[in-house]
Amino acid sequence: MRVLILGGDGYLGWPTAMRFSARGHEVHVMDNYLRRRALSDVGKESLVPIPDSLPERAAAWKEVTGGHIGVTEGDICDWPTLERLFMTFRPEVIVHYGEMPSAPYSMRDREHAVFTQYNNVVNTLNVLFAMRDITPQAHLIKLGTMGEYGTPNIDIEEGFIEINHKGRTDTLPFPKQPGSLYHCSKVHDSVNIHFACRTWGLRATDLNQGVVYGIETDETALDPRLATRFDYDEAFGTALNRFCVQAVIGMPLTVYGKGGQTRGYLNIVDTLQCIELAALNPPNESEYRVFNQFTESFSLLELADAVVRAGREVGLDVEVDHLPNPRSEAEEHYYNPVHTKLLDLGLKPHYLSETLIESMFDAIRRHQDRVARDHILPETQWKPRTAERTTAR
Ligand code: NAD
Ligand code: USQ
Repeated sequence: MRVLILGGDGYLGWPTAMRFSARGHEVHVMDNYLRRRALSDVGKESLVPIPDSLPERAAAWKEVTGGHIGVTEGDICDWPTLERLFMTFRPEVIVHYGEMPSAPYSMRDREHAVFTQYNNVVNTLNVLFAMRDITPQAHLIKLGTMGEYGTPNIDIEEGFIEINHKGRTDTLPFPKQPGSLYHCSKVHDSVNIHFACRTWGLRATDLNQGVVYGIETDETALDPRLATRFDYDEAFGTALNRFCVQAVIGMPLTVYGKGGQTRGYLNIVDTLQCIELAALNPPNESEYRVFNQFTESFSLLELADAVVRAGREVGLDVEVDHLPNPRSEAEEHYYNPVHTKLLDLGLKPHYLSETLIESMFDAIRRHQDRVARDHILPETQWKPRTAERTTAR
């Protein structure tokens, strides 16, 4: 298959590109280094060192495995660049990771919120038009998020729910209650993708993914130059990855609020499995399908406890702090999302284990001297403080 990976320089995009190339597919990646810039502009960098550019990563991949990964350094919002790439590469599968992925970044201020929604919504619209006009038979695999649904007090279905209303029944998109302006951008994308399937006959898989953890895949382990990025700051670091870094450097784990916030989680190796399963089992023409992509649910306290226990095994004395919650979110709630469709396709989950956490500790220890402690505590508040609001008026 000809597989185009949008956002191919990212935490998930680069390992996915290597996986498809290792399986013998023709792979092309596109990225504008937004993630690198968002961090370097404020003096941050990936904990695990990575080569300076995609051409260098692709060259390392070629040297280590002989595989070829094509590269476009460009912005998906830039239509002429995207159009040219679709015309020349003519993808059969498009794996679309290429968005701004951070909830705190999107909540920083008006500029960050507008940028997030412009970047994410416009670039996905560009992809849909490129598919409509150039590769209408291609399969879009789009990374959405479990956070599109929020935390309703009923079971979350996989994309659609059958509703019986005043004696009539229909199957409709599951209600969405996103928890940040980033999560809202994913909801907007979902609406546009569904529209494009209904109206133009495109085929798409919208993957509502949970929080990903882990550093290593079969391919990243082949050579240090093939590593994926790993972040631990308040904006781009995610819960378990951050907790593991905090444990290694002797900082208390930063649980926001009561810690009953429950989310779906998955190992990065299962992200790759899910994408591959989706690609090998495409939807029909006009079909818009949604998979809830995670393997286990944990509350933050359960996650913190797992890190404390794994730390004890390797002699780390890990403490847990409850910080005032910078976000607006339910801290105790019902959470039971359905997630059977990927299992039905053959997903074999790698569940969270102490061994896995210990292996993350080892990987983090190798680069411990690169950790900037002042980049860890949360600064972005979901609600503006009263004093700031008064001054702003
Ligand atoms: P990431 O930031 O590492 O990867 C996204 C990549 O897209 C970056 O390299 C960035 O530079 C690139 N990009 C963004 N906008 C672009 C544009 N306009 N043009 C070209 N390139 C652009 O993030 P990630 O953690 O790898 O996440 C990948 C996708 O999966 C995102 O869409 C994210 O929302 C989604 N997701 C991630 C997680 C997670 O826990 N990591 C969970 C659920 C969903
Ligand atoms: N949290 C803490 N302490 C921390 C960091 C986070 O208590 O130090 C809490 C948050 O308040 C939240 C939960 O942990 O309740 C998850 O936060 P997160 O930062 O790990 O994840 P989130 O902001 O939800 O975003 C991440 C990815 C995003 C993806 C999403 C999947 O950055 O791209 O869409 O996970 S989901 O959570 O299912 O929406």
